[in-house]
Amino acid sequence: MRDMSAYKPSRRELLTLLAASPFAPRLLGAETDYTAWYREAKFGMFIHWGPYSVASVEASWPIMRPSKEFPITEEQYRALPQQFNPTKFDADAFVALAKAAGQKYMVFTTKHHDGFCMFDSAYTDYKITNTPYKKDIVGRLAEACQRAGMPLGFYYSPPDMNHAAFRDTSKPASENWNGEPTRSVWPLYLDYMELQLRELLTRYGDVVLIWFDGLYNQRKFDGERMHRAIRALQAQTLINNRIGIPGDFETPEQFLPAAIPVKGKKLDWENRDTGTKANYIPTADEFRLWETCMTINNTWAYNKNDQAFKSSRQLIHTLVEVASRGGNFLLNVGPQPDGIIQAEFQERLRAIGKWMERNNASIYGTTYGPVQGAKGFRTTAKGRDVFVHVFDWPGTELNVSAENLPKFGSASMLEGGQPLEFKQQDGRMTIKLPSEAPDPDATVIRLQG
Ligand code: H79
Repeated sequence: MRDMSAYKPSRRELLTLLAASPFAPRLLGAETDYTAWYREAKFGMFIHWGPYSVASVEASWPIMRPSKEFPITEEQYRALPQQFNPTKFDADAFVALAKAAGQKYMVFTTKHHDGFCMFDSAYTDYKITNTPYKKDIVGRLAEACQRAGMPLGFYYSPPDMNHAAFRDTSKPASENWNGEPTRSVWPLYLDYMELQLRELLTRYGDVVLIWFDGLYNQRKFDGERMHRAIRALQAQTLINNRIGIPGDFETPEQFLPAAIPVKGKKLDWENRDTGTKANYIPTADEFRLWETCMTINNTWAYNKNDQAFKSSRQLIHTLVEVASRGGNFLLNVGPQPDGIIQAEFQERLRAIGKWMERNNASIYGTTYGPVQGAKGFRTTAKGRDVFVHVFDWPGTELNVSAENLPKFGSASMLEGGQPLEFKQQDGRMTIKLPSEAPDPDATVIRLQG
């Protein structure tokens, strides 16, 4: 690991570094919204990786909620780091894969609920540098992201099954996995959290976001204190909504909000409703930033027994659907214990990337579209342009309700630019189309103002 603390860049180097940073606009004074890069990014890679990958079991939950699905004892689970040796891990390959998929940021599990640290924390022995692999994986990934100009964020679990101040570790985790904040040692756990956040925010360069996964009763983690600690070190770091205070964005997990999210409504496993009418179009000020995280199969961790892969077409549609409601799509991979990302994930990510190469203008930098809840297509918007993503090809004519639409000057295929005839009258827009879908995954039509 490079020692970042001893490094003092010259002014020229600083400007060069700044230009490569997602924070550049803000730091250079041209842009005041520190969420701007994130709003534009739209698509990210989530990575769940730890010694749990050795056993093809879900991350942490097998000891918190033992189940027949993942038959492993807590003792066996806790011994997994002794076998964790991902000799084929290549951080640059992870970043290259994300780029090939069209993903604009990455979020890595620095510590999951099990408490195992994928970085060389000074405050625990339960960490990557004490495995046969020995190397700081968070450090390797941070360096690769810096080389490639890829924004990197850190997932950090407040719940920590390994820490004796979080819970009485002489009991099985299944009995007290939600933590024991009434014990006198609890403040020591909050100190530990803050110290680790400081490590993460001072050693690894720019941290574009912190993704807390606070589970239940999140107020016990003193979110205000953790926010202060983060902001004092990196003022531009975004913080999600899972540490008891709203933070910068909502995080629907494995689902899409049915309508465009608005401020003041927390979305989580139990509360999936946005509180608005279906198809409601909020003002820019009402809109609440959000990100759906999702697995490609049904497991966050690597699981050789889980073959229920979503198709690339399905994933492209989900990306479009998320973008059509103004959100970001954080799509997860669980790397294998040898350090390779499995072929099934790579195939799908590269297929999404191929579609993005042709159509990314309808995704990056867009926001929610003016037509919501339509049958067979989804819209996004950028400036005066509207993009219509057709999922179910209608034949030679597409009908769009034009209630919320301005008068357009032209319509064309986004890919190839072929002009399309259209009519706008009586609250309807009709666009003439070829009889067959040019793109079997989703064809994009660009309407220009
Ligand atoms: O890190 C991933 C998950 O481990 C974590 N968040 C994502 C990003 C997560 N925490 N809680 N949940 C997901 C949802 C909780 C699901 C549960 Fe269950 C239902 C917990 C107990 C019942 C799933 C099914 C886990 C155990 C059984």
